[in-house]
Amino acid sequence: MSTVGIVMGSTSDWEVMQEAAKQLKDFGVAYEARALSAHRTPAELEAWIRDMEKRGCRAFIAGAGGAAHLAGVVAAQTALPVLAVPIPSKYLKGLDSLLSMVQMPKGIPVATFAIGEAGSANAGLFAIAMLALNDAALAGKLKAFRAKQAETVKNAKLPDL
Ligand code: RP5
Repeated sequence: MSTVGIVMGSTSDWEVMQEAAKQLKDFGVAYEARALSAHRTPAELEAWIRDMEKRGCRAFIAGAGGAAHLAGVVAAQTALPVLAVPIPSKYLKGLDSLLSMVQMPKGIPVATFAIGEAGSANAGLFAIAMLALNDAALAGKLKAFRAKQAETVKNAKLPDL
C-alpha cells in the first residue's frame, strides 16, 4: 500500500521533489513517486490517481513548474488532500508556479508550500503530521524529530569575532 502519492510534471522536478520523498522515507511512510503531467499525459495522470485511491492512498503531493496546474488538476479528481509544491522555473523562478497553485479558485483547495526544496520537505512533513493524527507511533516519531531539531538550534554556537 502506498500511503502518499508524489507526482511531478517532469523528471526534471525530481531534484526538488525528492526532498518530500526523503522525509516520508525517514519516517517509514510508504509512498509512490511518478512523473505524470496534467497537460502532457492527462489520461495517465487520471488513471494513476484512480489506482492510487484504490490502493489506499491518503494524500497526494504534487510538484510542477511554470503555469503549473498539476496540483489543481489532481485535486479536481480526488477528494483526498493535495499538497502543492511550486518548482523554480527558468524565467520567473517559481513565482509563476506559486501563484497558479496558491490562487486556486474557491471549491477545490490545494495546500500550497514554499517554492523549492524547503517547500517540498515541508509538504512531506505536513503529510506525516496529517497521517500522525491516526497513528500514535508516527506521532511519536514526529515529536522526536521536532525535539531533535530544537536541540540542534539550542546547541548551535556562533563563531567568535
Ligand atoms: C512542467 O514544466 C514541469 O513540472 C517542469 O517543472 C517544467 C519543465 O519540464 P521539462 O521541460 O523539464 O520536462 O510541466
